Amino acid sequence: MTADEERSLLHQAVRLAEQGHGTAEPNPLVGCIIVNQSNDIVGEGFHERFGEGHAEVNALLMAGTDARGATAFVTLAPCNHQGKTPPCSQALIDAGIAKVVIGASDPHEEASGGIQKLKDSGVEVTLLEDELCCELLAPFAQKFTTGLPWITCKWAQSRNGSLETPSGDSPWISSAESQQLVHEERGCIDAIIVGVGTVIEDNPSLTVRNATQHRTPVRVVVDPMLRSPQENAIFDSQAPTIIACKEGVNTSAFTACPIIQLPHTNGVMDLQPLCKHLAREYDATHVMAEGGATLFSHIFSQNLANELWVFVAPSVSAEEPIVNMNTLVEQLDTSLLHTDTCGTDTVNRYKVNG
Ligand code: AOF
Ligand code: ZN
Repeated sequence: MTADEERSLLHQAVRLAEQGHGTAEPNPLVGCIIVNQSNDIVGEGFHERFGEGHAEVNALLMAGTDARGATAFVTLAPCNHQGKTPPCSQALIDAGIAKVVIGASDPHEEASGGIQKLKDSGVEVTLLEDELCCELLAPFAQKFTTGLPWITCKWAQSRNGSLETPSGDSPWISSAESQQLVHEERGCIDAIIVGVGTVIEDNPSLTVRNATQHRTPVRVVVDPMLRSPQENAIFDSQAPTIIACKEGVNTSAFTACPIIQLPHTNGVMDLQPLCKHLAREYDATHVMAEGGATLFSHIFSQNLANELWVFVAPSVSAEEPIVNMNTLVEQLDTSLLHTDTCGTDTVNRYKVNG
């Protein structure tokens, strides 16, 4: 098998792994493909649900005795520890796997050591540190090494960079299909953050609607002076909510939800402690910030954004936007990961280089 063919099988395992998004976290997303000596795929598996079988074990289950002498392509180094499940390194050895091609190493020390274990048992091991496998692992790895969840900034804008909804007709900028996609993603993540301006102007619910709900994201309001109207939808009982305000603000009249008080620098709230709080208290791996422009600009300037998910509607707003999102994005160091269409919108996903 050529190096290109090996990489392509690893990428196929990445696509398998992505199916675990929403159910596998806070564990990493992991995929595994087993190929016999005639290069036929005999086993496929991914880590489907937290606490249940790892990718390798699921793929070995499918391969059965065909695993003997075969090669396993796995996006993450096989674990070597007894966690909620037994070590994958031993399972691969017991099944008679001859070679393992690994896409990324595991930052989790307790789980690592699988590579050495495999080698010691005579299994050939190749570690590629492949870009797509590392990207797949990035949210888990970041949280594990820094205590910060993975933050995706998501917004819908007109072609000329405005977040303002066109007056008169629909209150939405993006298409119904795009909104559906956002709800699907909300059902897979741990927290949604918005700024106080969005709470006052749009009165959003930020719940998961008409979508598969794997988890219920906690709703988070960034509201430095506690200006949010307490009767607004975000404080209803449909999902948990917390509000973050500046240290020193009088909180006695605010009873709508738990409050967290944050330090501030030159009048701007430090959002890093809030993000760490979400990882620690809610075990949050994936957080989505949904606006508005002020919140985004603070997330960007505090280097907390990991990804941008931008829905560009075909409309062009008549007025020059107060905050031009196109300009904000240009000021960041980003790489375009992919562009799709959804309904009438163009959807761009960027990685923020940090
Ligand atoms: C693998 N394959 O598919 C995954 C791995 O508590 P456990 O037993 O589920 O172990 C969780 C740890 O195992 C997790 O922190 C990470 O280091 C590794 N995840 N390893 O070999 C997998 N999901
Ligand atoms: Zn494992």
